[in-house]
Amino acid sequence: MTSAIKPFINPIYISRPLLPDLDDFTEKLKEVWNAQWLTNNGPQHILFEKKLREVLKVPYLSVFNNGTVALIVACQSLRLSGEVITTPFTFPATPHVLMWNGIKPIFCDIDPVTMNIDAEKIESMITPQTTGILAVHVFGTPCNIDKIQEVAGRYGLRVIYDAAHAFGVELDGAGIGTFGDITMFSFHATKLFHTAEGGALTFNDKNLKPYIDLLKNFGIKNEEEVIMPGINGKMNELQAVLGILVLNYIEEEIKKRRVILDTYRKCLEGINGISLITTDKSNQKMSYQYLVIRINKELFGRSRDYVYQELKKYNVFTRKYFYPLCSNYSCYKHLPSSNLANLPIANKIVDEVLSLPFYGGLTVDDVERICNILKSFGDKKS
Ligand code: T4K
Repeated sequence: MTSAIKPFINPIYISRPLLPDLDDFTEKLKEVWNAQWLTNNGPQHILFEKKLREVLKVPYLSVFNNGTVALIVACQSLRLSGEVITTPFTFPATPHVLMWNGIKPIFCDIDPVTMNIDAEKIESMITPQTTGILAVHVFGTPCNIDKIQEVAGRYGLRVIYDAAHAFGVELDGAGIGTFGDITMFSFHATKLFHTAEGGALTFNDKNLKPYIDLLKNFGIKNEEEVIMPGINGKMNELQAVLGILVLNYIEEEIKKRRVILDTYRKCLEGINGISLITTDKSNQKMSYQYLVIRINKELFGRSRDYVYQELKKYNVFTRKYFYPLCSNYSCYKHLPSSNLANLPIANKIVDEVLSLPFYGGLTVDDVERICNILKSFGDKKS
């Protein structure tokens, strides 16, 4: 540890949840108390879905108790089976939902720049058993949607996007949730927008709405009929109330995160071996959800793991998302597609990425300090 830079007194995490004013929350809870309606498509749930459709710019949407269950239901609703092509560079939920549907995940390598599934390689992974593609907009960067759609169209495959990190992302003015057959959003507490736990599916096919709503409520059609083996994916009224209030804070939070992003950009610029991953292109509205750097050990002089460990001594708790690669988990490493030779880019990148603290509560001073600490590791090499 460099004596010149003092550790933070309180721990600095990668994320802190956006919390609405507690009085506003309790005030709004009175509506729930008065209605004595806590879950099962209550008035807050209905209002929340309406508001979200507008914010996400999607025609149809169904909210869930979390993103993982939403993704399980998405696979069910499209009747995916056999094999589905996906990315190994993601949170465990992505391949796990395939297993929960009795589907074999087929891992495809990733693009070295976007870190999303390499759309150019998808075709080579297709077999007679392939029924779909489950792609992730990793860290909110949109996938190569045109290419994925083109391949899927040619082979009659369904496309699901895991947009857990992509709340509010737009491409040429269109909500990111309007692409593919179904898109999943996560509203976990660590996300820019959250309902403590929660998620949503969005889609363009209006026939999917009643079907997905049935699947998330045990398949209950009415008091006389249960017409399919559904699950309990319902969001409750307390989550919906929280979501309705948190929506009011998003714009302000994004403004703050823009300043933080600019500060990181300025402070990290010119450090040999450290590059900032951002997706601000003129035709895209970005997610401001994660702040990710790549560390080139040869150029920087220190490895990502060194930086991750050393930062802890300064009370800075970063995350190595998404290490380990899903294809290296004990439950997936036996799959032929998990072979290192099939995933050279993903296996390289996973040792270089680091998610840094990124939330509105950070000050410019905090960010400058974090960057100075980082810089000092490189200075000390040899
Ligand atoms: N697909 C993808 C690509 C995903 O990234 C995710 C979830 C999903 C699907 C599934 O969606 P959900 O079913 O979760 O809706 C966190 C989240 O739990 C997870 O939602 C998220 N991705 C993943 C990337 O991050 P952990 O295990 O890394 O979180 P945790 O508890 O270590 O929190 C990270 C930091 O955030 C902590 O060090 C401190 C801070 N924190 C956390 C919580 C929970 C707070 O300040 N307050 C809090 O309440 O998974």
